[in-house]
Amino acid sequence: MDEMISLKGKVMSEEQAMKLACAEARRGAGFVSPNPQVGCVILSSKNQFLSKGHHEKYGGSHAEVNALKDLMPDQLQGAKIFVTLEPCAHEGKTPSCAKNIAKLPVAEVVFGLTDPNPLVAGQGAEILRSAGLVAREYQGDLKFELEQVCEHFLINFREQRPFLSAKVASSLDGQLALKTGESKWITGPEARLKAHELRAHHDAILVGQRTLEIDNPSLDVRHSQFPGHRNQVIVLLSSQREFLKKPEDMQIFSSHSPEEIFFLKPHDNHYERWTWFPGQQKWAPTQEPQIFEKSLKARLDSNSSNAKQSKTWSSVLIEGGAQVLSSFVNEMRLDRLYLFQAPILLGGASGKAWAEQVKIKDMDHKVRLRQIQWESCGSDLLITGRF
Ligand code: AOF
Ligand code: ZN
Repeated sequence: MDEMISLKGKVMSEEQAMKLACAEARRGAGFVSPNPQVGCVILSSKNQFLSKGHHEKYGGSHAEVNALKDLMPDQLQGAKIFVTLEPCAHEGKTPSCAKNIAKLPVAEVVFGLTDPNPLVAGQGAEILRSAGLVAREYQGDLKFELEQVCEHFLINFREQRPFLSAKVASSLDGQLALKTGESKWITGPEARLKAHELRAHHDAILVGQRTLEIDNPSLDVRHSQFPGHRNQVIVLLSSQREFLKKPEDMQIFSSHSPEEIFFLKPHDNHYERWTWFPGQQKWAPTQEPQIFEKSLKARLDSNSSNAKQSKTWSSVLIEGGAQVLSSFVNEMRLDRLYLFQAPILLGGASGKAWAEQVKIKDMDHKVRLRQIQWESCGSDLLITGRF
C-alpha cells in the first residue's frame, strides 16, 4: 500500500507501466497455479499512475479486477490499462474482464501477450474493440519478460504439457556431491532458502531414488513468505524397481501424505505407480500401471474451465540427482535450469557432476541455454536460463 501511495500521480511511459505490471504479476508466484501470473497497472488519460493489482490466488479475482477495485468511473475517463496478459473473454470462475472493462470509460488497453487459452485467444481484445476501445498487444522490449512471467501457463497451453524446471546446487566445477554421496552442504543458507521459494513456485517435485535414499530430503516448503504453504506433489523416479528404505525411514512420509507421493518407474517410457504393501513389507507396482506423460497430460487437460478437477500440475521442479538430471537433458525435455553455484571446487576425481551422463555428439550439438540471468544468493550465485 505504501508503494501505491508513493506511485500515485507519477507520470509513466508505456515501458514503465508494463515493467511494473510484470513485477505485480510475479507477486502471485506460488499461489495462482495452474492459472497464469498476471499483473495490471492503470494510468490516467494524462499517463499518471492510478493503481495496480495482480492475480493473488487460484480461483480469485483476476488482475484487472484487483487493479480497478478502488477507482471511480470519473478517474477512468480516458484511462489506459496495462495488463501482462490479454483480458479474459469468458465467464470462468470469475466474470469476463474484457466485458467488464468494455463497460468502463477507459480509452485503451495494452496487453503483454495474447492469451493462448482457447477460451480467450484474441476474443478478449475483440470484445474491447467492438466496444470502441483501443486494444493492442504490447510490442516493446519487455516481450521476453512478459513471456517469462507466465511461462508455466504458456507451455501448458501451447504444448499441452507441464513446464519442466531443473534445480541444481553445485560447486563451481559443476559437482553436485562427492562420489561418496556426501552433499550437505554445498550452497549456503540463502541459496537453500531460495530453493524453498522455487519449490513453492512449482506444483510437483521430481527426484530420483538415489537422491531420496542418500539425501533423505523432506521436499517441503520452509519459507516465511509461504507459511503453511500447500505441499507439492512428489514424483519419485526409480529405475531399480526397489527401494531400500521403508516409508517410516523416509522424511517425505513425515512431510507429505501418501496421496501426495507418486512412485514412478521409467520403463520404455512407461512409468508405474508404486505402493508400499505393509503386509509384505515391500514396495511394488500398484495394479494399474500409469503412463507418466499421459497422467501429467490428463492433469493438464483439466485446465479447461469445465473440468471437475480443481488442481493440476502446471509445473514440475526436478531436484535430481545426477542420473535423473542427465536423462532429462539427454532427452531435451527441460524448459528451465536454476543452477546455484557455490564458490568451491570439489574436483572431477572426487566429485559427481550433475550432468555426468549428458552426452553430446560434437560441438555442433552442445546444449546452449538462452535468456541467461544471474543474481547473487549470499555467497553463491543463482544462474537461470531457458533450454
Ligand atoms: C487468471 N488471472 O488475472 C487473468 C486470467 O477460471 P478463471 O475464471 O479464473 O479463468 C482463468 C483463465 O482466465 C486463465 O486460464 C486465462 O486464460 C485467463 N486470464 N486468469 O487466473 C488473471 N487475466
Ligand atoms: Zn479475467
